[in-house]
Amino acid sequence: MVQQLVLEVIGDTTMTTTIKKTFCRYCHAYCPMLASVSDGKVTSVKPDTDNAMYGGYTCIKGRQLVEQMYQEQRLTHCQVSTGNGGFTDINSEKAIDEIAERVKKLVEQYGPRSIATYNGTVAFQNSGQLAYSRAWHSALKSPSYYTSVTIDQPAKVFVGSRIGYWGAGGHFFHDSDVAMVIGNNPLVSHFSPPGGVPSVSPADQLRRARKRGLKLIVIDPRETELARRADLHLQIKPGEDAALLAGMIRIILAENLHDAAFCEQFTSGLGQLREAVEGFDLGTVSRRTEIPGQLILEAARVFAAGPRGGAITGTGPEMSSSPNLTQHLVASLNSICGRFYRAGDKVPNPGVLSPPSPRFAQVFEAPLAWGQGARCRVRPEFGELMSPSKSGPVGEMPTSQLADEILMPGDGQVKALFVIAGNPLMAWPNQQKTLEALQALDLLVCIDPYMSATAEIADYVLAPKLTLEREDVTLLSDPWYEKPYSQYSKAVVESDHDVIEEWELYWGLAQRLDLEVKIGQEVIPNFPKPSKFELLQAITARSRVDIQFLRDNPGGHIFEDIDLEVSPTPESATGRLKLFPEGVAEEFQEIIEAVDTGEYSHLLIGFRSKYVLNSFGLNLPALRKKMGSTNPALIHPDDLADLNISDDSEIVIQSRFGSIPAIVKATDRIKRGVVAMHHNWGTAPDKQAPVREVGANTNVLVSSDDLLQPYTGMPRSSTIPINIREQEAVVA
Ligand SMILES: Nc1nc2c(c(=O)[nH]1)N[C@H]1C(S)=C(S)[C@@H](COP(=O)(O)OP(=O)(O)OC[C@H]3O[C@@H](n4cnc5c(=O)[nH]c(N)nc54)[C@H](O)[C@@H]3O)O[C@H]1N2
Ligand SMILES: Nc1nc2c(c(=O)[nH]1)N[C@H]1C(S)=C(S)[C@@H](COP(=O)(O)OP(=O)(O)OC[C@H]3O[C@@H](n4cnc5c(=O)[nH]c(N)nc54)[C@H](O)[C@@H]3O)O[C@H]1N2
Ligand code: SF4
Ligand SMILES: [Mo]
Repeated sequence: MVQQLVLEVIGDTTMTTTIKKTFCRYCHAYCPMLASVSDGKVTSVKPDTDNAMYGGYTCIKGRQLVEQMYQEQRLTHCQVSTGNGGFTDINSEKAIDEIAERVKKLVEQYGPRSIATYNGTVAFQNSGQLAYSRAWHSALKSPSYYTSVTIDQPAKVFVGSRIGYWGAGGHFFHDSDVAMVIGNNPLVSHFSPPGGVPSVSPADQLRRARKRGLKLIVIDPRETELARRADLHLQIKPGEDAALLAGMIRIILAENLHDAAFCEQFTSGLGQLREAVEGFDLGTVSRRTEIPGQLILEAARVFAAGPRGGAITGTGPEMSSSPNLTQHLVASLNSICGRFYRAGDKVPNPGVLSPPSPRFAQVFEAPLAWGQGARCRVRPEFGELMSPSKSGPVGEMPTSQLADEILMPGDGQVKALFVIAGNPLMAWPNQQKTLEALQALDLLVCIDPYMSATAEIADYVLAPKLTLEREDVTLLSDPWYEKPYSQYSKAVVESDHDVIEEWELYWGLAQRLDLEVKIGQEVIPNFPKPSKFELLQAITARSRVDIQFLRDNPGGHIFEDIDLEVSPTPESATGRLKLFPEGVAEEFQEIIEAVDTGEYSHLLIGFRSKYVLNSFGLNLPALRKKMGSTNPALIHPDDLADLNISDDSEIVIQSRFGSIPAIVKATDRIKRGVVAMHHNWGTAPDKQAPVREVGANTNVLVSSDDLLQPYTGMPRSSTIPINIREQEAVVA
């Protein structure tokens, strides 16, 4: 039964309410929902309690989808700048005509590289956008393709390719005996790489896992929602994760707790790794991390005991001081303990939307996901990530370098930027430079339902269709599910506004510029316009499950009948996981000294809010009410006493790169010496407003040209050395 008809008596008239199965796309957790529709309008969304995978879970953000559609602030028409800070309505087709004209001229004058895309967080929620816009860049021959991944967790991509891949994947959470979660708070973020707490109803998953005996180790400077439920919480000094992991590996190797047979057959470089961790004895590591030695020892032993389960990281260490090495040591720890599915094991989820393929108990040494494609002009040591094949689509350039690519004159300078469902002025490192760069562009186009800080300075702001007005499939999360699962949703209602989907801008430009856009082997036609379903069919071509089935059968589906066993190691297999590849020696050298705070007294870290997704949500009244009007600076009461600063006072936070105001919030759930704030708050640098009313932007404190990680260009967006002082009272 797909749709239910409900008759409601409202006043004297009888209204027909249709209930449609759909899923939330506010974040990437894709919780199933039931939307009630009356008279062409959505009247409510509720959790789909029949869904066996999610068990009826939703969060407060997802429950705002209806409010978002009908609230006044939502853009219902595309906007064009009037040149004096104002905007006026423009028909979407006319806007795309004008944009195409300008793009054509820029390409003629400056070449295709001058046209750039930045796909922000919410662009990932439109299942057609990433593949189409990336293929569009390939067709244009413009490598200027950027996403939020390179200011998020790019070390996972780079290090994954450097160490190599196990064909059958690492252990998932549901059959793990132990999980070590490092700088990740999935109970709030609904995000975890495989092996961590799944984003599907996370609290429930954790409760069940604990009940069956899972041991949870959490490494976080804050006593997070997750840490409160852990067996062991290691309240680490930010930036010392690599030292801690080196210390744990040393213990595990010294006590022979590793999987020696697996290491012998499938790894290389164990001897060098052993040597490199030698200096990280318990005393040294305990002093650096500020964690009691006994607790480190216990965590190492509990982890090694397994026998199943892995270590994973979230954004905490990825944004901190040594993400490449931390990520390498996490992968090494999982490797030496052999935390992978082996021959004969069931593959929990071989993927529903990807083509069927066997999984072998074998290491694949892939080409390095760096150094194959274009290079940055300003800092050529950085370049395309994820560009493994010449025939495939373009890779991703590092977003930390995009402002400089816009500002630096010369061949290849970026002149036009499409910002898709992102907010660079709030999200990129070095807010002042970002503003200068965005203002220097010949053409800035945003697709956003709001006049965001970035949209305010755009030439065109295109109004998008929102979640419940779009057809989508759970493409992004397909490999993350712990069972083969998928859901397709048709648009719940048709929008009666002049709004477009994100990929439709690119399709409109392909048509006008006569570009041949190919996804896989398939050319996406410029005439006639493909439907969203046809685009998704091309993206999921040869998938294990035909998306036609998913489209015809609304609601989430678990495909219990997909049963795949890990195949034995082929005789020809020679691949090995590289425990000490090129670059790691230098990375160890870098952390021989503890994080140097110099003349700075505290370390600033970031963490996610339950009520907003980065900057998305601040316009929604119910979320704003919960969140408050500022992003406070969380500080331990004992630190405040030492500084002689009282709770709720206004302070100034100063890093080497800039200073911001903040309102103090005392909490004993944070490590001493650490200050935590949410990111992507505040205003544009030239539009200051009281910090109590708008919060402050922590990217003022982040550099886009110093403290960058090798290969990925990842900026240090957390673990920033800061000083704190009380704001002097303003004399009236
Ligand atoms: N200092 C510091 N900086 C950070 C981080 C940090 O922790 N600290 N985190 C980094 C990370 S992990 C990320 S992913 C980035 C995020 O950076 P961005 O993705 O650039 O920023 P968001 O704030 O997520 O912007 C999302 C935008 O999508 C819009 N939007 C909402 N719904 C829709 C829709 O249906 N369609 C369209 N087209 N738009 C929509 C919202 O209005 C908002 O403007 O920030 C990064 N920057
Ligand atoms: N509600 C909500 N959900 C979100 C988002 C949101 O803004 N709000 N953002 C989305 C996005 S874009 C992303 S990328 C994901 C991120 O998802 P997560 O990675 O889970 O993000 P956080 O919740 O910020 O968790 C990071 C943790 O790292 C800790 N930490 C900081 N520095 C260090 C360090 O040096 N070492 C260690 N060990 N820990 C450290 C912080 O205290 C924090 O608890 O969440 C997504 N989901
Ligand atoms: S966790 Fe919340 S915001 Fe994310 S998909 Fe589920 S209901 Fe939507
Ligand atoms: Mo992110």
